[in-house]
Amino acid sequence: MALIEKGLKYRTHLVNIANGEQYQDWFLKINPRGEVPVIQDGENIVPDSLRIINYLEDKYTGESHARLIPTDESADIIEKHNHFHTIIHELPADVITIGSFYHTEFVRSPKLPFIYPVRRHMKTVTAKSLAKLKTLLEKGHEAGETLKLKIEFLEKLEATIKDKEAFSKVLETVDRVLDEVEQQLWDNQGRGLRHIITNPGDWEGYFFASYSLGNLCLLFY
Ligand SMILES: N[C@@H](CCC(=O)N[C@@H](CS)C(=O)NCC(=O)O)C(=O)O
Repeated sequence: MALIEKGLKYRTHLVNIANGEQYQDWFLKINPRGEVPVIQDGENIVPDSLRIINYLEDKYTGESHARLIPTDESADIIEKHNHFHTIIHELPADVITIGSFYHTEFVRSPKLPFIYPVRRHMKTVTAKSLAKLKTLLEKGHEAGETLKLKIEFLEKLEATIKDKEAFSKVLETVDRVLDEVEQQLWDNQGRGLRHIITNPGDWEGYFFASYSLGNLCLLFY
């Protein structure tokens, strides 16, 4: 999204994380945590969506590239933007998505592509990933230290996902964040603005918090 909004040319390479491609050697050399998204810009390799956004914002902002994080606006707008961007981005997308495969009682009407066979397959992916990472570690993989952290992360993730109470607490946090977003959208509508944080006086201009919100909504769809 950031690449498109900034009008940058790019080539996409899809990594099949449902089949463990992220743990193949070629990808671990790019990102030892075995996670997408990652961008490669010349010599620079940047993983992690937040780091990617900050990188693109630093390197590609100006006349021909839109600015996605406010810096010149009033302190109030900057603070509000950063607040919403942070609270939305910090919601654990992995727990929300995979947790819903385990606790179907929280799910109302799942849409494509998360139909039953996909959910069944995705449920086994975390377990398979853990086994794969442990094998790589035992074999003394060069990214060992990072893989160890990733194993710890996945073990915690799996525990949260399987624990109905922990999952329900995550959903309560999502609820609180969405209430805050809704309130802000109502306030903005009263002032004739469409997005959570909008460039003042500019009907179409909007910032990254709106993208984060769009992504979050996709998880629920
Ligand atoms: N903090 C990272 C999280 C990235 C992440 O969890 N990516 C998931 C897909 S949405 C992934 O690559 N999972 C594969 C795995 O962990 O094995 C970001 O925001 O980019």
